[in-house]
Amino acid sequence: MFSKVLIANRGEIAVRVIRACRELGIKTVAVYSELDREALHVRLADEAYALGGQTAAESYLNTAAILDAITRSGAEAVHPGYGFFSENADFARAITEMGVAFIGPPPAAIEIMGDKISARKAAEAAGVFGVPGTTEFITSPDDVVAFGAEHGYPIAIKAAYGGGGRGMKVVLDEAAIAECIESAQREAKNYFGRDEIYMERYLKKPRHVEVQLLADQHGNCIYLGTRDCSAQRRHQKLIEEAPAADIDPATLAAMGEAAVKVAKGCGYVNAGTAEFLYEDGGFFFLEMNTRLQVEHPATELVTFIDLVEMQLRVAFGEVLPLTQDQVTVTGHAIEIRINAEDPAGGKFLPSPGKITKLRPAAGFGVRWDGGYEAGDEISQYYDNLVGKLIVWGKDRPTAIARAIRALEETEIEGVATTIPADLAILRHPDFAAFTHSTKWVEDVLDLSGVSAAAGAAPAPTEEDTTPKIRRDTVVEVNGKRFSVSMWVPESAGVVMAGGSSGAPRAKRSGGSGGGGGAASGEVAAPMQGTIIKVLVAVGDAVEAGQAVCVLEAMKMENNVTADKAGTVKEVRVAPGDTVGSGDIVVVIE
Ligand code: MV4
Repeated sequence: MFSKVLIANRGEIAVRVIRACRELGIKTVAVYSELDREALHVRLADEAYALGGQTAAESYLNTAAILDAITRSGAEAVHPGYGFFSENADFARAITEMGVAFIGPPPAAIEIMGDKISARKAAEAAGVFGVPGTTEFITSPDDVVAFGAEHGYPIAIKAAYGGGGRGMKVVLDEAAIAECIESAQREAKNYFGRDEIYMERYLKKPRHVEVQLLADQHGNCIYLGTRDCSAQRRHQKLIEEAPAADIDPATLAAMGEAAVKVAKGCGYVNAGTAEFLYEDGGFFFLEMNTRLQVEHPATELVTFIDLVEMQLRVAFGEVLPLTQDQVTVTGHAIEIRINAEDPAGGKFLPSPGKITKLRPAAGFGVRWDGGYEAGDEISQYYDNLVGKLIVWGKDRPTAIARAIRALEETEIEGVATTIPADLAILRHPDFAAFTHSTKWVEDVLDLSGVSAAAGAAPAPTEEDTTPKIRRDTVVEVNGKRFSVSMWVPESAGVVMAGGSSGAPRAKRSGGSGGGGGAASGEVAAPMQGTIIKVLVAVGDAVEAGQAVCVLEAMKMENNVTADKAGTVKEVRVAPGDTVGSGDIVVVIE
């Protein structure tokens, strides 16, 4: 097995990987931005190297700094986590050329699955089909008329080189064809710089069902059951469960076998996920995620298989230690994502700041995968996932009851969290009856009464950061982090490394608008990604919290919201622009 692994990530997934390595006796190397000097993943790792910078682009996406940390640490392998470099074929190639193992799939597989048309064609070549439609581009409205005559309506028109649901148009009848083609092409061109479009039958109430895959370097590939991720909003998953309930075992097995065929067809190795749309007994290949996913623990709790351990083993060259017949799915698991966002009124406004209290739930069947502890800061510059609560139950009703109990026990203060929205979903009869589909959270669930107040107690306004007696402190020498034991008198006024300077940040008040004193009007991209839509123009009046543009990152759409009310003075981005985390996109006066 590897003796030292570098984790090129932060937050809960870095912590997750460090824990698996530790159990296997592997030394861990963390990397960190300036803001993360004291972060949990850094505290837990055996060694840590500074990347410099604050934004993701300056730190966790800084290839030179990461390659340098790999060289200096002597790590033999790199785990990319999810996001950042996890689906970047060039990064995988760069480290492989250094003789360092990439704990993920071969670069060629990442590339094949990198765009929708190429993934769809690769799946078809393996005998697995997407929603009935065309892999040829639409060249004339007659193509759509002919398709409608054969398959009926509605028809979905999708951007060939787009991601997620961006630019998808639903054609309800023949009369709407020309108009839908035009707007789909226009949006595709705007979002992705290319206007190729294709079509599929439109499924009205699909569920998002995915298959967890695991493949070794010796041609073995197995599936570890399914997950349902239909509780989403704007393509952001809120709750995931394993297995996908209410689907007969034969169909689930067929889906698993289809996923294995797709993986084998593209030479896949390591952990991956095939996504399908499921409706009325049929399933259709959508895309393949060539990384470990946020929701992987739901699978772990029902299969008893440690997916990160498996990733490390197959990356090292070991043969998969189990065959498909040895995979069992026991009971039901539910994962709840807890983000630092205020869900009041269904708005899900980011709520960065210091976590003043964090008491995760415990007890039978409860797992907490977190990236923070009390006292840690959720930065606006990174993904705001605080942690994931994953529960296991002997069946789905037991798991739902346990998830509600555990969420009610979870105490997080200082930042608003999505817990109230998560509870609203779990307590809803539609969720219990399993009648929800991918559109349910947005179309049916009423979050107007949801308030973040309970979880969002404001941080104390008094400065109370006077250091007490500290036994351990941290110094950074030439970019490498060292822990040093020292005695500090209470009155010495030592500035904590990584501590924020100046006045404590103003807290957002429960959905009532005003971003507080910290709002500068300079609206920054919260993470690295591509601008797919600009929603305001110079001179527009905006409210605090109003979306000003849509940013795509990690195949998800994220609203970038105004931090204060005012008038738009500058718009610095256009659709198609790539922005780094922290880049100013809009200026409000
Ligand atoms: C669809 C669809 C219905 N019919 N395709 C949106 C994200 C992208 N990956 C695929 N998406 C969809 N494609 C056809 N032919 C409905 C969706 C869809 C969806 C899919 C998965 C998870 C959440 C979704 C939310 C809205 C729409």
